[in-house]
Amino acid sequence: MMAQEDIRERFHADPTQFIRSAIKEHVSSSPLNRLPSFANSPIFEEPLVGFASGDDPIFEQFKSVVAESHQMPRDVLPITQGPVSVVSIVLPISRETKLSNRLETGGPSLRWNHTRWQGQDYITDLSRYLVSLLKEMGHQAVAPELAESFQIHALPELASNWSQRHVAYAAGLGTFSLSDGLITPKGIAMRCLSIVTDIELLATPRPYADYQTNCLFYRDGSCKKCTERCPGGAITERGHDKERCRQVLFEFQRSFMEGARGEGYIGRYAGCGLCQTDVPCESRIPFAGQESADG
Ligand code: B12
Repeated sequence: MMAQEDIRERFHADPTQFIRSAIKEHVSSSPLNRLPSFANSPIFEEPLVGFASGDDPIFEQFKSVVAESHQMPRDVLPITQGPVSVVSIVLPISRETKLSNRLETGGPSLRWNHTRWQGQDYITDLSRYLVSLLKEMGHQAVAPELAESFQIHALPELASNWSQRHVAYAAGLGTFSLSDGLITPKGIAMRCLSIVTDIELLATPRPYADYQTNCLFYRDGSCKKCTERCPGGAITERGHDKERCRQVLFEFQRSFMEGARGEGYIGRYAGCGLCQTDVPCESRIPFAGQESADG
């Protein structure tokens, strides 16, 4: 065990590196990042971590791109003086879970379903851990999705007032796809979270020309594999129909929850994610001409 003083020293020497290491360590060692029904195998693999300045003008843009109600980092952490930074974390879904979902055509594998719900519980745990760690270092920190101000609204379209994917885009972690999923260097089959803090952190560069460059369809009109994978026709060349996607998740796939596929499905809905597996962007940024998830 490292003494509290050593931990503080490491934090002060390089807060950006300290936070990155703390996240990686938690993901690799937490007993909650495990699937009890699948021999306790990991839910998520090694994370990607990115940072953005809370004063980056990109957050203003999210008010028009997402919704007027989308919060600014300084709304989430209302301080008047000093820096505000955003930490974004991408948690890639394990290879075994992706392989199991590749085989599916009507709805998610049992393993993907457990990843949806137990993975979200782990995200909550990791968010709380980071907030308390940064507070122990003498700073303020908030997990926006756990804050009272967090909302998901249905009109004018389904959106939240803190979109994790837009935040990850701001922190250099990926760009949007035809299916709306975020394609990161570790692929689209992932879940993500973020923290806002008053620590000055080194912003991660955004290594992309625009917000859609990682998607083969937007790059050269090819691929479109996600349109074939969607079991409900919610993805077409015109993009992702959220209302249709919501119906697939909450209505068409209800039979999974009612035992039609066998026992063991958990949560409020099955989870789907077919558009994120068996597609060239599943586990990487796809290269031109790539036809399958493995190359
Ligand atoms: C509401 C919601 C839904 C809704 C609506 C989805 C949506 N596209 O918005 C429904 C119920 C349909 C849904 C479904 C699913 N969801 Co959902 N959902 C959310 C939630 C709670 C909020 C999303 C939000 O605020 N969207 C805002 C809108 C505006 O985003 P958008 O339409 O995708 O954005 C487009 C525009 O902004 C556009 N754009 C236009 N101009 C510009 C300019 C710039 C500069 C930029 C950056 C972008 C941009 O780019 C985007 C793509 O077209 C988030 C959690 C969170 N707090 O973020 C999870 C989240 C998005 N869901 C997630 C997942 C995994 C799913 C499902 C696969 C089901 C599942 N749980 O297994 C499906 C498939 C989703 C899909 N293909 O998008 C993950 C996504 C991970 C990923 N790999 O991308 C999230 C982030 C949850 C998490 N913690 O990881 N979801």
